[in-house]
Amino acid sequence: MIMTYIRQIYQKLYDSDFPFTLDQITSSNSMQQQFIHILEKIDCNKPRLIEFMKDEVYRNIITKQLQTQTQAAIQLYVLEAFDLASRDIGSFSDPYLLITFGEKEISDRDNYKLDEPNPKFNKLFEFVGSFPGSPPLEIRCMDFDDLFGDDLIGKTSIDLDDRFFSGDWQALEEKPIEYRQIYHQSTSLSQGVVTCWLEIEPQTKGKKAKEQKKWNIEPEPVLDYEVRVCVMDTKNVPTDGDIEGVADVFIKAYIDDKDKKTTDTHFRCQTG
Ligand SMILES: [Ca+2]
Ligand SMILES: [Ca+2]
Repeated sequence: MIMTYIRQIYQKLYDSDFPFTLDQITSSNSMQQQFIHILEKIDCNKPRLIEFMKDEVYRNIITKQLQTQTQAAIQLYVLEAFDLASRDIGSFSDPYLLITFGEKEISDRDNYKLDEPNPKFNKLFEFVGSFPGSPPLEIRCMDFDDLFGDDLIGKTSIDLDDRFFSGDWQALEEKPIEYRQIYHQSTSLSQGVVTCWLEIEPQTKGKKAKEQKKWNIEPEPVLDYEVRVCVMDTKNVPTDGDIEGVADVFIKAYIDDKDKKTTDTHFRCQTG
């Protein structure tokens, strides 16, 4: 293959063996840089050739990964769902998440959201997987029902091997937020959308597993504030309502209608 020709060119020019094997080139980014540098030196740094070699190197990485089982920590962040189909008569669904990965199942039934077609979940689910041959990760939106048993609203299934062995996906510093349609076996129509993202962190044997970064997706806490308004003075208050040409003035202030505040009344003002 092409590596053989590169070796031969190098051999002819420098009368010595090409300093890298394909395995060495694939071992690190700096090795790849050095390799490209050598291609430049021997005038083989044609863009198409480099592209081809990169593919070759990548194929080599994948082949190696496919030959060994790699453990990886999997994080599934579920943010929210919207437009969820109703599974109740006369009200919206009461959704919660049920996540399955192989034998493992995590139910968030305790935190179902009553009558909510657009629930905010903000939940992190963690699993450990083994690649290749990982089972799919399944996200189910369920409808809580106290009396008649819970119903599936819809589900979506994520192929983890696809991502684990995708160089492009692995190279992404921040994994993209996905908008995933969920489906029910009774219809081909979407039953809503779940927004989520995934992180897969390979754990190297022998080395201490790198502490996987966790994103905080808890909603902002609701804070109580006290607003104080001081009314110091009023001017030009119309007083024609009163036969004596005076008004009994007080000020009303409110943020919402249920929580009005009034000042004490200043009786018998002439202009406010
Ligand atoms: Ca309901
Ligand atoms: Ca229900």
